[in-house]
Amino acid sequence: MLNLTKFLGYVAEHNPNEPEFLQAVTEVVEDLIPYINNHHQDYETLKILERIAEPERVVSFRVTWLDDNNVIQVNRGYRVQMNSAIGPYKGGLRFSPTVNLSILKFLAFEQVFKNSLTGLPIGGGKGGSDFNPKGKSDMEIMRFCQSFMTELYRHIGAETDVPAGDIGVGGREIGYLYGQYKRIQNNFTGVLTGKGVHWGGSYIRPEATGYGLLYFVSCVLDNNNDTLEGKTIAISGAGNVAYYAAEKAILLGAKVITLSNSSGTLYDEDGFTLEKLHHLATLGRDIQEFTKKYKSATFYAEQKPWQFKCDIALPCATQNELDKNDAEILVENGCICVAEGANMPSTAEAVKVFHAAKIVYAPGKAANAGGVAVSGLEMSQNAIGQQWNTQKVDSQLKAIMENIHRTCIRYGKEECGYINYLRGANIGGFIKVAEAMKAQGVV
Ligand code: NDP
Ligand code: 2IT
Repeated sequence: MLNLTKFLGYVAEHNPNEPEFLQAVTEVVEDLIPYINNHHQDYETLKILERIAEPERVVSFRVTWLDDNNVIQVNRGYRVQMNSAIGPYKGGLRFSPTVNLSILKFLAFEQVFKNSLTGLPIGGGKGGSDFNPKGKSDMEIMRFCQSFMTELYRHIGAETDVPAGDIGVGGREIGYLYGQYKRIQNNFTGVLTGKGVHWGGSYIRPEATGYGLLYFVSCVLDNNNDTLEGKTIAISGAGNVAYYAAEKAILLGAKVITLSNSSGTLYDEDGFTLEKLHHLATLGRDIQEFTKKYKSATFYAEQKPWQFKCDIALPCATQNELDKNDAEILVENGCICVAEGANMPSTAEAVKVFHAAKIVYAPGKAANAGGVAVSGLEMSQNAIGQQWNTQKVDSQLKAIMENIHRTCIRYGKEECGYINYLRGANIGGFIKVAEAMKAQGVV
């Protein structure tokens, strides 16, 4: 019989100084170990858990580039190729000074389960660099991306490993990375997703994570005979995921009262409209400027959105941005659902608060899977040399999110009727990967 404490001790010992990775593994194996002990005791002998918690390959490399003053800059690049049991490695690239191996291993680990949940044939990976894109000129970003790809290209490929965007990596960066890959390899393949729609990209990919999050929340509410109409929603972040989550929430009749970034929180008591969102998008990181045009809004410097009364909370910024105290305030204020647009935004203690209060907690690996799902659809379109229209991609995205929701219910419904979405997502995402690993032998 597998023992949780013993297994976590083993992981901690083998991955010292990697708190985020340990946090992600703990959150998954707390559900998997009882499940395996009850249903799949052969996985213990096959060492499925030990293997799934060990990246198949990690590459780390030097990235040197010249800034606008012709000063040499040195950064570190990474690609964590976590698991390829069900398909090529797939997952984003993050450019942020906070990037380190612990963060990328936690993200790659989560990605394995998330990608499996989409039902598409994609394995899990993640990469990035400690490069800080803030304040860099467009040409500095380009030179950095070119240098980064000049090493990364050896390790990726349309059928090997397909990176995409994440924090600090959007359409512009994917463009520069793709241009350099194509120049080196002299071929036009689907080696990256999130490309522009006129050069191999998929419609709806930029919107997919945020839209998918709201489709998932719609499923959650529908399961309780409820809808988004009139619900008050607090969102954190003001980047790709937060923006399109807000847009879809507004389109579905909800009232979005907050957006935020690392400088603070913008609270609009009247709720954001599409027009207000478009204006916000023109302000870049200076979101406090919004209050100059819209008097219904107040900017709270250095504060998070979770103090504001809401029905639904959508953390869409970064890991561990919502702690125990925030969770308690949300519950006290009557919040009925927390659905994660970001990866692991809730601390382990916060998740315990949600579960104890029996409110809905939808983990990122289920709720934000829409982004990678449409990346998977972009790979399919590239493979067959076609481009599907917006409606076709959007309806497939919706169907995938509905399917993930059904999987969560199937494996996460407790006897009392409460749905433990975390358990549902962990077990539902694990089974396919574990069976594939078993079938493929000791590799
Ligand atoms: P972006 O770079 O577009 O935006 C990130 C946003 O989060 C910015 O508003 C940023 O503010 C804010 N943020 C970042 N770090 C912090 C912090 N420490 N404290 C407060 N705010 C912070 O990234 P994305 O929107 O793409 O990614 C957001 C989250 O969603 C990440 O967890 C990512 O892993 C996850 N995700 C992304 C997917 C995608 O398709 N892009 C898919 C699935 C998940 P500032 O500018 O001030 O730093
Ligand atoms: O965390 C994520 O799922 C992403 N950043 C998207 C990955 C992808 O390959 O589209």
